Amino acid sequence: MIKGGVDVIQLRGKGKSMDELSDVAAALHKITSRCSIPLIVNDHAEVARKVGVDGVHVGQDDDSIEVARSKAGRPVLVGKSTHSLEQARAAQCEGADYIGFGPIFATPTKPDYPPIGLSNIKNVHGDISLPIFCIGGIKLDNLKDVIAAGAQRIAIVSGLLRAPDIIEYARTCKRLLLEIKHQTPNIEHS
Ligand code: 3NM
Repeated sequence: MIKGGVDVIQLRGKGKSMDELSDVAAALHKITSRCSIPLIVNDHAEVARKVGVDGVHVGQDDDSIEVARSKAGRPVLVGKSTHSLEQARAAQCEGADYIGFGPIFATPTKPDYPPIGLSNIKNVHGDISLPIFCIGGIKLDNLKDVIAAGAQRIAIVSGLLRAPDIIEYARTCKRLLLEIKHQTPNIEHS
């Protein structure tokens, strides 16, 4: 993924014990830190106390931003998953450093969440001044639509993990995002 140009990596270890997650985080962090790529751990802020990861990510039903920061015990990025404009505004008020916004499309990676579609992507970028990562069912096939709907940053799980050539898949996604960047000055894309 890093060779393909991914800007940030999140470790999701649903069902893993804290020790297992910490071990994987430590091994990954050796690689990501060498390449200056931020590593974010999903759900378990305690991992950030043991391993020098760059951030933690919480969902709507997880720890609050404040609790996640205190569990980490040192300054880290804290991101939050949001599934509506209201939740996005609330996450900004709560002090998130960035938000996820989705699922844009239905996705087996998060099957219990109804897709929110493309229509609010422009609105959320109008309302929220934080970095916004559109997520959920995003693949190369629909990435142009997501970008056309206003997305500046995207997160992909299964599209990348199932790609026959992860480097090439990441590279192509990045190229599409950067093409838009060049047409829109002063906006960073990930
Ligand atoms: N969070 P894929 S959607 C982990 O909407 C996750 O908060 C979501 O996986 C959210 O790229 C999602 O395979 C799944 O669809 C993303």
